[in-house]
Amino acid sequence: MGPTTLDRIIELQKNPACIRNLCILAHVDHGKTTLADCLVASNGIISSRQAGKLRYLDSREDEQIRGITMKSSAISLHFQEGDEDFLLNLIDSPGHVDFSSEVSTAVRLCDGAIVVVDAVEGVCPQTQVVLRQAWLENIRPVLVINKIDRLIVELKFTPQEAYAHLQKIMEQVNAITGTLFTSRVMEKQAEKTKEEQGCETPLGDQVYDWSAGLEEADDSHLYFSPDQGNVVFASALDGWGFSIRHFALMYSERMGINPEVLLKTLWGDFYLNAKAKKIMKGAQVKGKKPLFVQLVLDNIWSLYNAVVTHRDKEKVEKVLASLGVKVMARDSRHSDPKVLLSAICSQWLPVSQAVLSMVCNKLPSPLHIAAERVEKLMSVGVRRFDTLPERTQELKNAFLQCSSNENAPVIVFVSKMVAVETKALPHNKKRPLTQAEISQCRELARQRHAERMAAGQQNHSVNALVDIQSGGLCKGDEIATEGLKESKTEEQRETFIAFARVYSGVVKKGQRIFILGPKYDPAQGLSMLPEHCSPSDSLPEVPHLSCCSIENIYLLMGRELEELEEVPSGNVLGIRGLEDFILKSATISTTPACPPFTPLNIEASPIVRVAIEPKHPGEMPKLVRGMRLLNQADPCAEVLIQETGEHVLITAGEVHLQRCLDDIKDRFAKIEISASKPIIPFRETVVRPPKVDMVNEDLGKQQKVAVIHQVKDEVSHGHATETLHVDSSGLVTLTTPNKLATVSVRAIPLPQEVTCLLENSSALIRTLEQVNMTLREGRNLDISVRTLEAITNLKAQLESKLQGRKWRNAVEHIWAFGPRRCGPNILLNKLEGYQRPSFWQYLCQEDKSGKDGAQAKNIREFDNSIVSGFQLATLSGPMCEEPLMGVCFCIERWDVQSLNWKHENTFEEMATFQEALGTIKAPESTDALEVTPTHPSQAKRYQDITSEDCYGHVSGQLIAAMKEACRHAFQAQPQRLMAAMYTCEIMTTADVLGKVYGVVGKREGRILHEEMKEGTEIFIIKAVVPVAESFGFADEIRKKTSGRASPQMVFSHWEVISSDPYWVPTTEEEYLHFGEKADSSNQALKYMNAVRRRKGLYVEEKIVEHAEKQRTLSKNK
Ligand SMILES: Nc1nc2c(ncn2[C@@H]2O[C@H](COP(=O)(O)OP(=O)(O)OP(=O)(O)O)[C@@H](O)[C@H]2O)c(=O)[nH]1
Ligand SMILES: [Mg+2]
Repeated sequence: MGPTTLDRIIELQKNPACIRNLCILAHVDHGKTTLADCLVASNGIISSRQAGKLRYLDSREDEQIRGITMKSSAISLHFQEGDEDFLLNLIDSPGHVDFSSEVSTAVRLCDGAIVVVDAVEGVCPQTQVVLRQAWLENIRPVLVINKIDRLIVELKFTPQEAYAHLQKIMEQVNAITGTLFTSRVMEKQAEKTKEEQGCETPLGDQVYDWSAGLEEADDSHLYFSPDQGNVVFASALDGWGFSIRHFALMYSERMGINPEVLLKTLWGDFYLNAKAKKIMKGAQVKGKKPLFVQLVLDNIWSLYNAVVTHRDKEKVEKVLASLGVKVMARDSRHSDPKVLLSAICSQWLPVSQAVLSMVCNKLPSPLHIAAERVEKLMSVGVRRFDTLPERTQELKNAFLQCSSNENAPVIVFVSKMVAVETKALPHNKKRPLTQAEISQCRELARQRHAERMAAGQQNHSVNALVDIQSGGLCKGDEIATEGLKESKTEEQRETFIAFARVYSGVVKKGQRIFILGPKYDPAQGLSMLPEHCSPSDSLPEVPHLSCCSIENIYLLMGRELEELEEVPSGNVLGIRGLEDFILKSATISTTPACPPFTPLNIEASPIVRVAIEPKHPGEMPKLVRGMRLLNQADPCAEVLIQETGEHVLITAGEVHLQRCLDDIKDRFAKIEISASKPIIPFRETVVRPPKVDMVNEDLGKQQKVAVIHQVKDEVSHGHATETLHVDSSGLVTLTTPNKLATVSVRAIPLPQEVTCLLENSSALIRTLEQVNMTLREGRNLDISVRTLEAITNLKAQLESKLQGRKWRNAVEHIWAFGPRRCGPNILLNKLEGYQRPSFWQYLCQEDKSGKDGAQAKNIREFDNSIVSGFQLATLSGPMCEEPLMGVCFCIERWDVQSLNWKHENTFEEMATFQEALGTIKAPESTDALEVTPTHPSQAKRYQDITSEDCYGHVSGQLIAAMKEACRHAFQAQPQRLMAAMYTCEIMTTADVLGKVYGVVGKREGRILHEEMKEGTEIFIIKAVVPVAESFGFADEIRKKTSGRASPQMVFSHWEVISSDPYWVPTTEEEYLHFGEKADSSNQALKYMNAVRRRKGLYVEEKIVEHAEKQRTLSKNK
């Protein structure tokens, strides 16, 4: 198919039924961009010779150099099938784990996805992740099994072996889909049962029928199977690909078999019985060649054998004749046989035809957006769809209709902001002329020339000179003004284009729109704004809502942008003019009833931090601006200024870090910068006292004595001793300096599974905390059944994991989680007689609504100070000021004696003068103390009372005391550091296996398991490596194995470092083993000191204690 004009695309954009919005997803290097090249070439944007080599959608220089995609980019393609025309908005996404946030931004805008799997490597970790992402966003996938040529050329499989191998891959992919599907059915079923039963049923009595729902739910269309038409086998590099429909149609003609029958039997255990001229079942049992091998693979294998392996000219001629394909002489004479192969294949089995036809037939158009998906997009956080305002709920229809009517509300979602050089924007750029324009110019020139000729030979030369001069002058001028402009608009070098999709209405250039921030609440917006208002009216200010105008809209064409006047519903587009209003993503609408879309599911957690500073201190403002731009342009990178004044950049991994640094250096700040070594995060925790010492001898009570000794030491060395008391069991009692309050705290380690559970449930805990907060304020929040279920489940899991005498009733008595109110540490209420409302009150709240007021009364005064102190203590621990993890602080005593007395006094006094007034009832709760006195003399008295007590003082001191008590309690236990760990899966061949092990070992990593991929020489190794040792790990492995193994690292968990950083040899054996200083092997101490040094904390180090010992005696003489 030839090149498509812009007008044609604009025409197609208006018909949503023929639009397909899709992205290409896969594990890294499985061939997404190469496949995209083939599709792009089908539109004549690049030549088919360049397809696969150019990687057109990898437009950044570093993408080309490294050979991996880093940013997702979109292109619009035209495809014609029969007499139907289709517009395909294709987004190529990166496969490297560091850039998985880019995948999230792509998936959100699409209705379908092409999942690419490498035929040799099969299903890899990222394949699972992208399938899950597609699933979570409710978009439909189709499968392309790519690189089949590798089975022929590299692995030298026979067609039969290849068939078995392909079957296995298909099974693997379907197994993932199966798991996802089952879990969703279960979830839905549980939700349904819950709704049916209402929430009154006590939870314990429910009986779940595990198979319920599964039988009736039809899932056959979800699985990948060649006979369903949702699988293409391809080699994008060699330019071929096919679905079995192609062969079914071909052979049905030749063999006179019904194509539908062939379609059902070409893939599977069927064989051709030549005698009976029948297709029979049971190829495997009877040892026959399956149809797929006989009719499909054999042909491809013999083509490869003739062209690539044997280079047999005669055979090639024969094949060409039988296929009816003609190739150019220069292709057949080329020294590289792959050129000939591509030339043949691109005519015989063009991959673009196979893939695009599958996409158009199997992926849904924007008109088929599922109602379920719409509801999911519209219900933010814990809110239920049916609790949204009515006008908001009505918008669901707008989504479903995908209408481009003038009065349809405009709804657009921006999934990321892309930085584009301002001078590359269409209106700033000279467009290359089209053929028609060139011929027009030529015609004009010819006319002018003819006129000149007519005007006379003499004048001609003068005219020409003037022409040239004036032309030159113009150009010079242009350059000069441009230079001026550039210096003026130094700030404006980068323009942000919003990468977006229209879900309803028509987006127009110059249109006024509302921008809805993620926290915007349509209910609030609707109540504050006049009815039927529009974004162009002057409106009162509403939180998280702003108005602005769309400056330009563009068609995204890979590296290029094409300016458009309007874009109707169902299309992907670029919008200029929103950069001051949108940071990373947002929802745009013309109606304030529109809710913000649910946030993107970003899988990668930014973990690698570096501090950045400019090489020349004067360039700080430029750096700050550059980092701000980077923050906007990258969905995952975070920038922040630490308390120390350092500018910190947080990225998802090493490759991502490098890309961000390059971006700052070369694009956003354009200055030399220096980055610190990556700042490695640690966690601090306590463990149970170890039973053996460092040389594996039984410890008995020794360790305990040593630890207590340590704390006592500290106490006697400085801290006020009067107020602090540590007993032998580790209970720390601390009194505030004003002696008004005392707290006793004990730290105990949480079981590991509990820590993991809390770590994974932080979002849920945060939600619950929010719910509790609103309950305390007396409001009630409607949360979805799913969230409620998750909370119940979390509680049940905690109960089952916290068993034993020590933890009796612990879950009920949880006071708070920390740090940041949702972390993996627990504050436990072990006070006798303090019945504060349970953390889980929402669960028992449901049927007892109206009692919240009563519950609020139970909260003791300064409860909040205790929580704040705990939050502070867990945010930075005593070892090296890193956050705590897996620690439970039990409060065993808490007195605010004198204050209680004072408080009662205050209370009484208040009561007396209120009684005297006879107007106000005695306050029921302490909250009610905010009584405004009505009489001036009363006011004075009231003031006296409040200034007399020292509320501010006590609460402040209590926070500090609680924090200190927690820290001391922490120190009274054996302390350990926890290291962040990466997991990585390394694929490698047997000959370099040893080298891979060597590198993993050197980096303090552990091999978890190793297996051999069936039928191949490839080993898959799964290992964990501490993040602290991971920098340069991937490079080292690549170098050591000459590029044959390259690991991908994903953050997995936190692990306790077994060595005690405070350990000193205490027993004779230890002295013998480690020497007196024992500083040789303490990894934890090294990490801890490095962090302390970085933070400017005191580091206790013995620097060359006995210098004379280092001298050689002989020299001394
Ligand atoms: N043998 C063979 N190699 C292929 C094929 N398709 C792609 N490749 C090669 O695989 C490598 C990776 O291809 P890309 O298209 O960049 O892979 P990708 O999936 O876009 O990679 P990321 O975007 O980094 O995740 C390149 O060296 C390609 O030449 C194929 O069909 N056969
Ligand atoms: Mg790519």
